[in-house]
Amino acid sequence: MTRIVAALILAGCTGGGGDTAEERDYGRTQTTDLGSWTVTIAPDPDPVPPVDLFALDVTIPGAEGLFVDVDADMPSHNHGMNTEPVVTEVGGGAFRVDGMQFHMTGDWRVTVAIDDGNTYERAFLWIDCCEPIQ
Ligand SMILES: [Cu+2]
Repeated sequence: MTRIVAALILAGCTGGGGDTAEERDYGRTQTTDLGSWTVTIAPDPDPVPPVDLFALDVTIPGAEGLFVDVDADMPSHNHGMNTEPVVTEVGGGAFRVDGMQFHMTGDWRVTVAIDDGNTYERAFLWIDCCEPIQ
């Protein structure tokens, strides 16, 4: 039974389903959907270790004191992470995200949400787990 489950998970990781790789942008700096913010992520350690916990350093110029939420999922598999990351403001538009975990290899989508009280904007950053991003 364990072997069957493992085979299914591996098949799911390498299969496509839904969005295609061509639509994914692995750049570490992305603009939010309404264009107000520029979000840059830096994994720690880098590259992201598969299965192990890691952290993200997120930089959003001008977002001092704003509500920032970070999550990640695998849209082609319809699942998120098994952990709930904790965002701590470091200052100067920098945020530390602890408790990230990519529990399987494949394409993960990191969502950074910023709420300034007027608009709720999101930036999407893809990470191919678990290889270094150029
Ligand atoms: Cu998955």
